[in-house]
Parts: sequence; structure tokens; C-alpha cells
Amino acid sequence: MVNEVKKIEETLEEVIDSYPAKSMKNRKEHIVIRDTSQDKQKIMANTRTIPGIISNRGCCFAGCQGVVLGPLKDVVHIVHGPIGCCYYTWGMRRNQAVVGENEKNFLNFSFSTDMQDSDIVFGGEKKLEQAIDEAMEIFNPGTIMITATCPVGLIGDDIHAVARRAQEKYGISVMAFSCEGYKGVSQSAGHHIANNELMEHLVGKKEIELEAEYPINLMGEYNIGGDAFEIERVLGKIGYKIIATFSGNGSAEAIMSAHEADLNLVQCHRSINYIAEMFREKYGVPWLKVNFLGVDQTIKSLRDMAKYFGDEKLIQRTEAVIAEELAAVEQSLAMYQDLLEGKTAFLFVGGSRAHHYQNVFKRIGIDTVVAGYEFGHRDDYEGREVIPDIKMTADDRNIPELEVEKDEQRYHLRLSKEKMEELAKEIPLNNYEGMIKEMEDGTIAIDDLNHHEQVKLTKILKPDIYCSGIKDKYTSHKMGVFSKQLHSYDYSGPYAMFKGHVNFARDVANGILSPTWGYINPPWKKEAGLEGNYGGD
Ligand code: CFM
Ligand code: HCA
Repeated sequence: MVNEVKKIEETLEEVIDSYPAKSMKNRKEHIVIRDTSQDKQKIMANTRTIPGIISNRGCCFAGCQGVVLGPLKDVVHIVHGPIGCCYYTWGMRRNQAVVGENEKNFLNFSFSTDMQDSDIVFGGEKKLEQAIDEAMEIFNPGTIMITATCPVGLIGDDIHAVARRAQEKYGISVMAFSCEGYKGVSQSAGHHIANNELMEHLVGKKEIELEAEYPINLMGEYNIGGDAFEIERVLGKIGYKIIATFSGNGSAEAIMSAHEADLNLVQCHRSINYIAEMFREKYGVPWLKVNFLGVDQTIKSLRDMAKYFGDEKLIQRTEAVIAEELAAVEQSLAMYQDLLEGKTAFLFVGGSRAHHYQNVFKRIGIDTVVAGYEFGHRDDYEGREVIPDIKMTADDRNIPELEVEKDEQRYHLRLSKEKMEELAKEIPLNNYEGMIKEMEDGTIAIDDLNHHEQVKLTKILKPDIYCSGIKDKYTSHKMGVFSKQLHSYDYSGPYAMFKGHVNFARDVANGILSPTWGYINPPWKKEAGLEGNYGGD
């Protein structure tokens, strides 16, 4: 092990040795070699990228409009800004939805004020008002969300005042989000802005008659490649009632009743932990960290959920569904494992998938050697302790918008505070194990990876698969290493749960085992001199 670590340390020295001293010091703090003898290892994260370095990160607007709000199907999303910002966040993120008979779906449309030079000079508020009038006339939505791009903040258009006026004029919900792209250090600030407003303006606005026994919300699941459809199918089969999803295949209408749930499931901790926390504080609804990517983690999550509700009927139903779903995929997974055993993976994705997919790979024989987040915070890497002070009485909770009967039964108080704290020791209830702890000795955790580091690490460690996004996929292909996008799934999917795991294994095996990679000659294999011009080297 000592030798192994030394080798990895030398590798990292080689990766960062071309940086100027200050940048080298900075980058070192964002890289950790896993040492399982240490209980907690610290990493620097969620800090500004060094100017000049080519980062994979996106912006605050992408995090707010593109990620959190965009999937809400019954909303007309008006992007106040240049058309490119609108098109990017609409077209890139692959929102899919199923709609009931009386439900509205506007996901096929992309709405923007298409800001021009004259709007920058004279202001764009009038144009925004006009856009709202047009949307009302043509689409008549129940909710409009206005998101701000960089120029809006720079010229000072008051989108909140426009929203208030439109709300009065039309009697519908019109929300504005000050998520100008330049705010914060990454997409992460945008998640926060989106969640705050959803909590303030939607959650708690509508009561529903609850007939279901196990009402839950699905949080931090964005239906990439149809993952939410698969999760809905399996949870429905067990007997759960999903009140609202934040936000894949989700709707503003459903979010208004989200406070009626008994438990919040947190899939992507990074983008949604704020709202999960707010639910806990405001409505006393606890959150449970789940992972529905990969059969093993799915099984664990389903059992944790059953344990939370604690009733025998649900526990038995859970086991029956697990047995049925597993039986349908086990043989295929074993076949892919035989084909892929011993291969290695390099993962670099936003703020949760680099963690979640390590288990998916492991089950099919692939070890992760490097993993990193674009914009994860330290808790995503290092974990989060059980959050104490679980508020357990209806009086403790402050629910101003509603006329609430102070009825302990109605407002989710299934378990006593003591029972809740006891359970939190067994299942990730109001707590989260970060990525680093689950990684193996000698593997590398790296934050805010850049192209230079991607190329260097790939050349030295020679992984069999590089998993990331569109910005670096082809850099990897040019080096002869198969790359699978974990943001878009390369338009495949679903990858979630049981059947999804087989879809993933099939796509990965097809990619890695393709003879194509043997035909590619990366430049440095031909002429050493070319290396200097290649991929940010
Ligand atoms: Fe959460 Fe996401 Fe992710 Fe994320 Fe994203 Fe995404 Fe992602 Mo792209 S919310 S942190 S901001 S799981 S869009 S669905 S794939 S970077 S790892
Ligand atoms: C974003 C969205 C993104 C980008 C994906 C990629 C997504 O952060 O702006 O870079 O390939 O998943 O669509 O993360």
C-alpha cells in the first residue's frame, strides 16, 4: 500500500507540475488520495475556478433554469435574456414528461424574450411584459416562471416587479428568479435560488385528501433518460404514493401539496439538500438519502424506506418486489460482469453522479480509479452528520400560508423524536455519507477537474472508460478511451434501478469492447512534439 500511494503521489506531481506555484498550491487542495485508515479526509471544494483554467463548470442560470426549474412540465418558463441561454437550458437537458388527461405540458416549447442591443440600452421590462401577455393569450398556463440571464442583473431590469404586476393582472402564479449566470462559482448557486423560491411561493399552497398510506416526495431526481419513470414504476409497485417530484416529470401543481408527504427521498443531495432541510424545519418532514442508481444501492434504499415506515406489510411487499425485479436482471448483469471484470473507470460529473455511479460500475466488475465533482460542496465529498434537533410537534412548525388544524396525525408525525434519532443511526435519515468515504485505498478524488488534468490523468492511468459530459467526451475519444456521458446518457437510458442497470451495462460493454479504440493513435504515440499542442497539455 505504501508503494501504491507513493506511485499515485508521483502521478499527481506529474499532473500538476506545469502549474505556476500559486495555482499548484490551489489545485493540490482540491485533490485527495483515498486512505481508508483515515476516517475523514478533507478536500477543498465550491471555490472559484482559477481564471485562465478551462473548467467544465456551468453557470448559476444553468443550475436554476436548466437543472431545477426546466423539467416542471405545467409551467411556461420565460427566459429573460439572449436566445442562446434559453436554447441551451431547454435543448441540452432532455426533459421528458408524461401528462395526465387534464394536465398541461409546455416542455416542447422554449420561451425567451430574445434580448437585443436596444433592450440592453433602453431596458427589457416592457418586452418581458409583452412576452407574458403573449404566453397568456396563447397558452393560458397556471404558472409562469421568469429566469434572469447575466444582462438582466447588469442593466437592472426589475423582473420581480414585472412578475408581481402580471400575477395581479392574470390571477395566476408568476414567479421571478434572480439567477444571473455570473452569480456564485458554479451551477450550485442556481439550485439554491430555485429551491428558495419554490419553497416560498409554491410548497404548502394546496391541501389534498390523502388516501395513500405511504406518501413521499422524490427530491433531486430530474428524469434524465427516463430514470424517474423507472423509479415511479417500482415505487408504485411497492405501494408508495409520490406526491411531488423535484423536478423530473414534476409539476408546479404537485409541488404545492408536497408538504403533505411523510418522507422526502433525496436522490441528488447536492441540488436539493436545501429544500429537504427547509421541509424538515418548516413542516417536520424528515429526509432520507437514497440512491436508485444500481441494483445494490436501490435494494438498500428500498429497505431503508420500509424501515422508516416500519410496518410489516410494507416490509414484505418491498422484499417481494426486490426479489421479482432482481430475478429479471441478475443473469444479464452477471454476463456483463464476466465481460467487463477488471476494467477501470474515471468519473467526472456535476455534484452527485460521480459518487452514485461508482456502485453501478462495481456491480459489473469495473473499479473507479478517479472520481470528481464539477461543483460539489465539501459535504458531498466528506459527508454530513445526522442533523440534530428534529422538530416533532405541530406547534413547533411554522406553517403560515395554511389554515392548519393542529393535528399530529395529519402532519406526518409517524415517529417520536426518540425513535427518529434512533433510526438515524441505522439509515441515512437526515444525514449523508459523502463520496470519499466509499472510495477505495489509493483512488483519487478530484474537485473541479480541468482539461489539462483530464488529459494527463488519462494518459498516466489509462482508464478503460471516461465518464463525463459533452465538453470533454471527444477529448477522451481522441485519446482512444471510450467516453460515456453521465449527464445525458448519450440519449440512452433509463439507467435507474434494476432494468436501468442492465441498460447501462449494455451501453458500457458495447462502448468499451468496441474494436474502434484499437484503431485510434493518439498524437503523443506518434510524435512526442505534438504533445504540447494537445488537449490543453
Ligand atoms: Fe444533481 Fe443532476 Fe448531478 Fe446536478 Fe447537473 Fe444533471 Fe449532473 Mo448535469 S442536479 S448535481 S446540476 S444529479 S445537470 S441531473 S447531470 S451536472 S451530476
Ligand atoms: C449544466 C447542464 C449539464 C451539462 C452537461 C454537459 C447537463 O450544468 O449546464 O456538460 O454535458 O447535464 O445537461 O450538466
